[in-house]
Formats: sequence, C-alpha cells, structure tokens
Amino acid sequence: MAVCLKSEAFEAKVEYLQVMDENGKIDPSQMPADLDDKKLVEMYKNMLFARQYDAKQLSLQRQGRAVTYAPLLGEEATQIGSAMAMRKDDIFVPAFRQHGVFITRGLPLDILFLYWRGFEEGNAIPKEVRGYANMVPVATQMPHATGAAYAQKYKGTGAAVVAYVGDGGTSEGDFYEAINFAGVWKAPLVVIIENNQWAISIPRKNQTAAQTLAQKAVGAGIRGLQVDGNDVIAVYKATKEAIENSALGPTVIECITYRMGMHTTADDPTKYRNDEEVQYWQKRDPLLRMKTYLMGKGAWTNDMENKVSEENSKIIDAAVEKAEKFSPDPSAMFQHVYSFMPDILKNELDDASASNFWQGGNE
Ligand SMILES: Cc1ncc(C[n+]2csc(CCOP(=O)(O)OP(=O)(O)O)c2C)c(N)n1
Ligand SMILES: [Mg+2]
Repeated sequence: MAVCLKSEAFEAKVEYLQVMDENGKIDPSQMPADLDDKKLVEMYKNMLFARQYDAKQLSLQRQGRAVTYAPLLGEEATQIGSAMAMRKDDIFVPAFRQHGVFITRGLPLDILFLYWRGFEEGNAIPKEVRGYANMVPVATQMPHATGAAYAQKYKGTGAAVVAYVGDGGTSEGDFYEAINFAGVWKAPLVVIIENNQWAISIPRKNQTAAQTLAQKAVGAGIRGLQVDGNDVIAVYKATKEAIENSALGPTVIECITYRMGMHTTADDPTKYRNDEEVQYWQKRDPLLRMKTYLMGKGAWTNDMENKVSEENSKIIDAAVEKAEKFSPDPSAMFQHVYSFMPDILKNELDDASASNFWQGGNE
C-alpha cells in the first residue's frame, strides 16, 4: 500500500553562527554587547596562553618528560570562547583535550602538567575550578554531565553544566542517552561538540550520514545550533546564550573547528590526511583572525604580543619546574578507589607499608 503524505509531522532547521570571519572582519549586528576591548584582548591572551602551553607540553613529551599527549592546537577558540562564557558557579565536564578550558577556568598549571606526566594527582581538580576530571573513554563523561546538570536543577543551584565531546564522541550511545535524558528532564546542560573534523584517523564524513552534528539535538527534542568554532566571539556568544537559557533546558552547540596537529603524540596524521586540507585550515587559524581584528582596531600590537609571550613562557616554565619536583605518595593508589576503604584494600595497604614495598624492599 502506498503511503500518502497528508501533512508534515515535523520540520527542523539548524542555524549557523559566525560573528568574525576568517579575515578578522566582524558582523556588528551579531557582536555581543558585553564584549569591550578589554574583554576581547583577554580572549586573545587566553588563546595565546593555551597555544604556548600546548607547544610546551608537546615538547616535553618529545623529550620523554610527559606521557602520550593530546594537543589542542587549532581548537583554542572553541575552548576559550566557551570557557569565558561560563559564570563563576557553572560546572564543566571535559573529555581529554580541553586543556584551554581548564586553564581559563583557573586550574593551577602545575596540576595540568602533572596529569600529563602520568600522575593521577593531576586529575584531582580543585573544587573552586568547578570542573570534572579528564575523561579518556570516549563520551563516557556525557551521562555524568546530564546527571550533574539535573542535580543542579534538583537542588535549585541555578548553575549550568557545560560538557565537551568530540565529533567522534557523538556516535557513541552515551552521547544519545545523555542528550535524550537531558531533554526529558529539561536539565541545564550545554553540550559543546568540539568538531575538529577527525576522530583519530576517521574523518567527519565517515562518522555519520547526518549533515550536521547539531541536528542530533532535534532527535532529543532540544535546541541545537552550529557555530564557527574558530571564531572565539561566536563561540562565546552561543555558549553564553545557551547558559542563560539553561533553566529552560539543554542546548547542543556544534563548534566547527580543526585539529591542526596530531590526534595524540602516538599518532602520525600525514598517514591519513593531505597537506591541502591542513593548509585550508591554517588560513582559518583562530588566533590569526582575532589578532588581525584586534590590531585593526588598535587594541593589540606586535610589541604587546612579544611582551605577553615572554611573560607566558616564564609562568609556563615555573609550572613545569614545580610539576617535575612532585614526588608521589605511593599509598595514594589505594586512596581513591572507593568512597571508603574496604578491608581487603586496607589489608593490602598495611601489607605493602609493613614490607617496605614502596622502597622496592620486598617483592
Ligand atoms: C570508548 C572508547 N573507544 C575508543 C577509544 C579510543 N579513542 C580515543 S580518542 C578516540 C577518537 C575520539 O574522537 P573525537 O571524539 O572526535 O575526539 P578528538 O580526539 O577529535 O578530540 C578514540 C576512538 C576510547 N578512548 N574510548
Ligand atoms: Mg574529533
């Protein structure tokens, strides 16, 4: 029997937001009113700092002074724009590449270096940073984020939860379950999809047949939009509005950006992508366009950049020095497994301490 379409059950569209184009030209009608020169410069400085941190971390890894590292190069605008849009009490839930968010939200830098030296102490995020720990199993942070957002609603704190997930992460069941329940519960959740076009060696086009990742929100009955993720102002604007509206329910923001470096230091992207693609995105570098814009309006100069870069290097070097002096307490491996220490673990800890295990005394 032929199906006869009598009327339309549902129609959806996904909007795309850009405030500053790749040449640093602004659309004044889209410019958020609260962004004065001071705040715009702060945005650029935060991006510059994140890039310098990232270069240092990469270099430490290459020298054998850090474990496998996931660089953020190219994704600064998505991270800094969204982090700066958060209010003091909002909470963020990262995946594993959101170092720029951690830094902008005030995580002491030596703690970040500690994490990438392989110490779990580096994943103990101070309460005032209001961030969850780095989460490597792809998209497993998402149901937690929905739960945390619902908890804010339940407790009436007024805070929103901003959760980060990669383009690859949006193919996981955890992602769909998280946005579905966030929709049902009208949880104050903002999902930032950091669409950097690659999930290790899987390109975005092989990830899903959907034309946009933002439209996945439609299936969950929640708001979804696409943003130029290399435009820090657009990311800021979209995130701020989503946070302001979070009492009404969740929003998914797909930030279109690009992973300019390797997936991690264990990866070689030249094996699966071509130079032309990288060059295309280099012209859309988030720092370059913001710098062009700020210099054009006289708010930034090369002299300022040199001075700030030098200061950043000193701060970064001091944090590395502190992290490299860290001496772990081996008994810590027993401490955070359960909310309390069960007898079986306590016995093991006692045995290990008594046998001088820490000093390698007794096998
Ligand atoms: C559940 C799970 N499956 C596979 C992996 C291996 N893995 C680590 S990162 C990654 C790709 C993630 O891509 P995306 O979500 O786009 O994030 P990106 O690395 O681009 O930031 C994969 C498959 C993992 N860590 N966890
Ligand atoms: Mg990706």
